Amino acid sequence: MDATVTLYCVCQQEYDLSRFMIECEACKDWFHGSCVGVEEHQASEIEVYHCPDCAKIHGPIVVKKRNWLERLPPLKEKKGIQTGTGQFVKELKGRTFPSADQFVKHMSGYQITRKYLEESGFDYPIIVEKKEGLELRIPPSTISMEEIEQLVGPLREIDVIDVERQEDFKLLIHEWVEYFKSPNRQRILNVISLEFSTTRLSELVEPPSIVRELSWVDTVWGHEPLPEDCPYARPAVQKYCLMGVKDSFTDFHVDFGGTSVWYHVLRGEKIFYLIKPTQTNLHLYENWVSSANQSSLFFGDQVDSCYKCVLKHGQTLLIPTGWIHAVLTPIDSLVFGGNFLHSLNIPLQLQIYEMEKRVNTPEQFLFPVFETSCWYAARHTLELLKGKPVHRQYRAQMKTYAAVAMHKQNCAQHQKRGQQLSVPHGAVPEI
Ligand SMILES: O=C(O)CCC(=O)C(=O)O
Ligand SMILES: [Fe+2]
Ligand SMILES: [Zn+2]
Ligand SMILES: [Zn+2]
Repeated sequence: MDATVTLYCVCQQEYDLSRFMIECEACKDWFHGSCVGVEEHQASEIEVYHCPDCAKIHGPIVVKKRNWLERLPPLKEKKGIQTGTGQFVKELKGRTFPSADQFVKHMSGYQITRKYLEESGFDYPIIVEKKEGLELRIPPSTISMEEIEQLVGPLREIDVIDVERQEDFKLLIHEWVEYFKSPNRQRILNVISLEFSTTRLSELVEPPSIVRELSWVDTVWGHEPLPEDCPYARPAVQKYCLMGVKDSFTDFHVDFGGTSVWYHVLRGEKIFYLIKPTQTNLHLYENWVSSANQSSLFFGDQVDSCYKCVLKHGQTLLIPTGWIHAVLTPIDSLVFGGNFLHSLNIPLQLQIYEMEKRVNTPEQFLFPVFETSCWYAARHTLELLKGKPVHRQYRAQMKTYAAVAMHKQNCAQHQKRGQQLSVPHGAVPEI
């Protein structure tokens, strides 16, 4: 190679006019935005840029101050105890609930196999004490907030929940980490929707193998890239980093699309308030979600039984389809988790999706391309069943897929007649 050619960036490549680059103020080298996690539109947020190596010596990137804290709406006094406020959390901590230990299964990672779940059902939450046998990959528990910031990219914009107002707003992760580390925080903020599968943090995290084995995104979507003009993308919902400060509270909800959840507490502790997804409870939940006084009515009081489940650091929780839950964070916590659709509870998954549509859940809170995922699952099952005798254990699934397939035909006929589709959400992949 010609020794006089100048090489740039951590990747040591020649200059390429077409790629956005940023200069490090310390070493004066230039870096590709894509190599150091800075997108072109984010550059205007940077006061001083330091490359990954120089950041270790000269300190992290300096982001322009935005005074976001002063701009947050002030907390207003409202009638009744509002969910998420200091008074609410204090009362919640003082209350007693029946223990979820009466139904939560405690298992080792080795015991949770696909065969086990197919035979015994995946209807109750499972707690795994130690990660051995789960084949779960997570960062070391000593990982610092700054390291997470670097791995995600300091300028990544994230949704942050203002717990006392139960409203969300956007922050750069750099600002979030600054807040998290500040000794006197003025507000209670919680991050639960940072999906990081396209960042460098993703390399350090792999969901438990049972999740990968069951998850439709892994099993039925296939791994070949989608065509460029494809109107939808593979749902990215498998890898979330949850960072919550002491006294954060997430109100009762069902995870989108009736997805099941894996949830590993790396640091801190979480308290789950769990409600079984019986038809009665789901009906009550739908009424509560649609009611005007949701923020002053504790949903746990509307049902027969709401169970308390404490999740300590090092433990992993698996929550099946449809479970209604709220979460209190009693101490600063760091959690890795993710969501997945699977074939063990299809009717309930579909029921939750239908409910979400009835209560007009905004698009951003729905499972991305839920219906398309169902088509992929249907196609996958048809392929599996081709030429095989229909075993009894598959009959329920077959019925569901038959319904799904009929729906597809309906859509196709409507389309032919130039009519609007009855359910226009979600494209149908070639089957
Ligand atoms: O940890 C939290 O505050 C909420 C976790 C949860 O249930 C969720 O993100 O869906
Ligand atoms: Fe949840
Ligand atoms: Zn580069
Ligand atoms: Zn540098």
